[in-house]
Amino acid sequence: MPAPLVREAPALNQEEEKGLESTEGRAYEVLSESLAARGVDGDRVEERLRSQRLETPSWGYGNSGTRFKVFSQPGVPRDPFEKFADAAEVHRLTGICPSVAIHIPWDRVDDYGELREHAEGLGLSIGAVNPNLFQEEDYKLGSVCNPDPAVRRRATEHLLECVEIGREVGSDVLSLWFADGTNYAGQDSFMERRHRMQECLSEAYEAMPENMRMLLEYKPFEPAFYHTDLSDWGAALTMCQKVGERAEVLVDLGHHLQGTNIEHIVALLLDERRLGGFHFNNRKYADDDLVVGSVNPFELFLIYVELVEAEESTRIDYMIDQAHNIEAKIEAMILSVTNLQEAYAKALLVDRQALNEARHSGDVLGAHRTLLDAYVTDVRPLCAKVREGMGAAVDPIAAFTQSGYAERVAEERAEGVGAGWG
Ligand code: RM4
Ligand code: MN
Ligand code: MN
Repeated sequence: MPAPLVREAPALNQEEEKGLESTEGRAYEVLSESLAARGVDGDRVEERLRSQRLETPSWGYGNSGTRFKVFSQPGVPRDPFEKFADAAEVHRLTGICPSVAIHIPWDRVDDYGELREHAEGLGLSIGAVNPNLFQEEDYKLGSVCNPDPAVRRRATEHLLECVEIGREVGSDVLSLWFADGTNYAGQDSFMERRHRMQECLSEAYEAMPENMRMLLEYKPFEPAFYHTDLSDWGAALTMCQKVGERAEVLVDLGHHLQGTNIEHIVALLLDERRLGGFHFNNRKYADDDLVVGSVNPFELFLIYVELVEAEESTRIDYMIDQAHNIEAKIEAMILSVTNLQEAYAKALLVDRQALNEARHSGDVLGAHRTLLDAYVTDVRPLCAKVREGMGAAVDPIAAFTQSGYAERVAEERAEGVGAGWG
């Protein structure tokens, strides 16, 4: 019988484990030395990495799918409380995900004070509150843009309810995405719809406490197929400018047409001081909501290159917005976080002075290669070291697998139905 091609790795003895540890330590030493030789301030980079924060979405832990099928997974949270428990696991292993976005009504509970206490007990806080204005019969022709004033009233009431929920849970972000749009040319007036939206948003804005910000997310199509009321950054930005200073644009990486230069949009919004936040995910075709960095890691790096300089003087909420349809949900979230950490680390390594010099002397490829030097650096030992220093895991996915958490919750949550969209 031929020998199997893949053998199971033998268990390591203590000596070998120590060897492994020092291998990781050595990788970090080698990287630190080469970065120092390149003139990188390693302490500063590590400090910035320690201050990185990423918000995970409650809905990323629940069941989700396509219009064809929702495949449920064992151990999926059955309610918002269990979603927070999973999010706490992600934070424990990565050290940089202390807040969780909620979606109303998917995360509706009787007592938001209780949800807040539960979150805080797990070392978490409640982040952006996302109203849901796309799953009611009434919203067939839109929510805040609907031609029927009674439907617009209902939509506005929901926005106001979410402002109140935000107050109760201690959140200062109202994050809005509207499915509003039309399917056929001539179906409704573009301009009237825009004015209707402005009126509803202004009412919600006025109700917000002073520390709350409104984030407006655009998307080119889907579920509407002819036009979407907030289809791009320009539509979102001009709406924000009308509504008020604390209304800012949210960039969801999946919400662009093929070939769009997202890093350019990011720079433009930063320059206008209206970049409020991100929904990280990745796409190949449409709004795929795949693991961020899984399709186009270079694009993610380039986005961070724009952010690195600006973020010190402006508040940007970094959130993940993904739907894990077939992949293990907690692992998918952890991988998303480490991908974001690595993209950020690489962007922090860009030699800004060399870049400036190359730009000003017209050295086109010199400038480009300065970016590549940072991009091709293997920053994994650096990220591992930073995580370890924060009390998180050197290798979060391996630590998660070894923890037995997935098996434990699969057993505990065997009774009942996993929470999902809708
Ligand atoms: C939308 C948009 C929103 C998200 C919903 C679930 O496409 O990305 O941000 O809340 O999906
Ligand atoms: Mn989104
Ligand atoms: Mn989306």
